[in-house]
Amino acid sequence: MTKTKQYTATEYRESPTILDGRKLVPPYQTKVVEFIELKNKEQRERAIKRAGYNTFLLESEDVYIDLLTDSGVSAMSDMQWAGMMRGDERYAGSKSFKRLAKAQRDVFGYNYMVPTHQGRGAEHIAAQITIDKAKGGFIPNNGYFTTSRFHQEHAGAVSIDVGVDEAKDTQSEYLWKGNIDTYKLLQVIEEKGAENIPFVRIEACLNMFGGQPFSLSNLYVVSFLCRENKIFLLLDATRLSDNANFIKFNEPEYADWTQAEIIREICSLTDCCTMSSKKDHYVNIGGFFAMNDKTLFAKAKDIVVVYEGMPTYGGMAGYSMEALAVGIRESAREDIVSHYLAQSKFLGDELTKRGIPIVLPVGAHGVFLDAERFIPHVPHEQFPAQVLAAELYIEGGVRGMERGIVSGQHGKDPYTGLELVRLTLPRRVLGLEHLIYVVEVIEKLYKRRESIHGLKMTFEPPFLRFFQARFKRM
Ligand code: P61
Repeated sequence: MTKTKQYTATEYRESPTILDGRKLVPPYQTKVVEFIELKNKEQRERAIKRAGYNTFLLESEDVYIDLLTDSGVSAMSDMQWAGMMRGDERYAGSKSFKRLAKAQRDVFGYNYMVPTHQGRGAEHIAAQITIDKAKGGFIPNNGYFTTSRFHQEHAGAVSIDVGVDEAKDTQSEYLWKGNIDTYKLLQVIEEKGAENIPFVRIEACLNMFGGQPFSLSNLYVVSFLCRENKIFLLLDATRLSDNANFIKFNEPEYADWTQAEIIREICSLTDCCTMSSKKDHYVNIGGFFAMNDKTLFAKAKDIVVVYEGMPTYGGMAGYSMEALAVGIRESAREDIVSHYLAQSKFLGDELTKRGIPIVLPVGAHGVFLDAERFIPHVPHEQFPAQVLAAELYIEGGVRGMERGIVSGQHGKDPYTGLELVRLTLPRRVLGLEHLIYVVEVIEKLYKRRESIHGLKMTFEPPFLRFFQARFKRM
């Protein structure tokens, strides 16, 4: 694996194309293009109204710069497309699965895996086979993710946040907001009893708090505590390559390690992982549940055949497994991941320079606007992040995602979480010109922020409401 050159601060100042030691010049060039069109302002006003002021419900042709997600929207490489031609679509024992399983072992190193259609398929299986519905139990997490929490609780357990407090402060510049607070974890183990904890979950680049990484030194302690107490440690390995890159660049002890070595080390400290490959494996669909334990593997195979498909394809086509096998290997490459993180940093720095409030430090997969600071006059009950995402779309056809009370509200508890609008960078898709346009749009919106007013919810679905909820202007 090639090592990325480490730049000194002086070199960084001398070169506008290096940001925090990471190159802003992409290690790829464009071979295929997809045309996009900016609809006029009246059309945008009508489109967001039709969508019930929910950016998830916009038609894609009405969106100009789509920053909804990095999930399933990456540009695949020529090698991934070439790999797809080798897809072995036979129902059982496919060669494509063998290549996928080998890529998993080579890059992550778990003994076994079952493919799933995407991350939540893996979460479903992991929760069903580790949580005893009658007994329930408690699952400490470094922070919640919508689908992860849903599956834990659907299987009968209670999800508990043991993340560090810094993660809840958008202005704290702490580098490791994805860390588990080991004191909180110990307290949960003591209070609830290790036998009532089906697993501890640690998520790479903590999504809901701004794409924030955990440090390797934190993981060593968490792993030790789990092993001492005989509790499974489950890694949500979605965006693991980004987390490993942050460790290489920001945790001095590991500066000489390759990103690939750090990825392997992280996996070796955990017992199993759920993966949404739609992010840093650059595929449109796919994921897996991987583990070291033979008994867990046997149980996973029993249930994958019910909900996904044969254990040798899960929810994927042979050609999808081929693209994923190549994508997994690309995720270990420092140059590709460094460029992606430099793009996020560029966008974040440009917004910060203009006084626009964002989550600090800039995390992995984009920039998160801090709606509570952007429009402090709109209270939680009027959905500040939801309305900010809608207004951003109206302002310039830019689609972001609400990550506030609509996504995070839990049962009847009063909402105390963050109000964020996620501007997610699809991987290998946009250039700096697109990002400069986005900065201009946000700056214009910031100047007219006092004209933004709250929303009222008119339709609330029973589960994961943010996907389909509808609103109207107050
Ligand atoms: C995303 F608004 N993320 O960030 P699946 N774990 C983690 C994820 O980020 C993740 C999954 C598990 C998405 C898609 C999405 O509330 C939402 O492959 C850390 O999507 O099933 C997915 O993986 C689930 C967007 C999911 C959402 C849920 O855009």
